[in-house]
Amino acid sequence: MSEVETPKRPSILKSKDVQKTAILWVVFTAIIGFVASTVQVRAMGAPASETMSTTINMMRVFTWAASPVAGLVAAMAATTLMAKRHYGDAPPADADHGIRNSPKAASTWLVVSAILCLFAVIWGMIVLQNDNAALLNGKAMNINVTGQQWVWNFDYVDNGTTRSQDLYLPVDKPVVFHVTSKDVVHSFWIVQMGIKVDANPGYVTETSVTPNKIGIYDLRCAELCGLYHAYMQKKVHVVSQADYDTWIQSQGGKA
Ligand SMILES: [Cu+2]
Repeated sequence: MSEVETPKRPSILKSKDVQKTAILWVVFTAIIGFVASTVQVRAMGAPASETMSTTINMMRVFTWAASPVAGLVAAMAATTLMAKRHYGDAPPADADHGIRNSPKAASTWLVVSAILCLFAVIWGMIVLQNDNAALLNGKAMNINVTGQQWVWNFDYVDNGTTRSQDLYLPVDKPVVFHVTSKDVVHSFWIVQMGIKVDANPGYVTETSVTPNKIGIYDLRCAELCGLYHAYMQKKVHVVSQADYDTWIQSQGGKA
């Protein structure tokens, strides 16, 4: 009895579909990486704090690290959708390239995704550590922030009992926000400073930042909080220390 010889498979790299997928992978990675790392960063405007500069940098790095993954999925989808789908009784010679049973493919993916996750966790923790440094800064000024449907109130607790619905901040001075809510969950977000924290009823959350550029920035509520949620926004005025003192006195506070 003679043994049945199994025909030798052609190399997977010689498959037309694999080659097409590889080219599309490179193209899609470039497009996805560029669009995703540029559009959202531009939409938020120029950074007004070190926190935001670091955040933008992190978004760029994370996006470029993730885009080959998204690019591969898109390339495989495109190749599949463009392929001839019905071969009847005569499947092509390279049709048996399934990799679902390949230990090599499984272990490669396990290692690659583990490295990507570790990289994201470690980088993220380092950035977070630096971002919250002002929370421990004894010289930081304190502002109590209260969200309610659909306004923000600011209590300048270091300057007497001044309460205002306008947010004024002196430039280059660390500030700690003690954030809470009177009714539902809101989210305190100063877009160009890269800080955002939930405002919960009955609980105080904290976030901090050092604004480093004089100008007018956007404050938004980032948690769907009811009918006028979209209008729960304000301008943040970052001014010189002298202008801040003048403003706080005009509000009845002491400089
Ligand atoms: Cu809100």
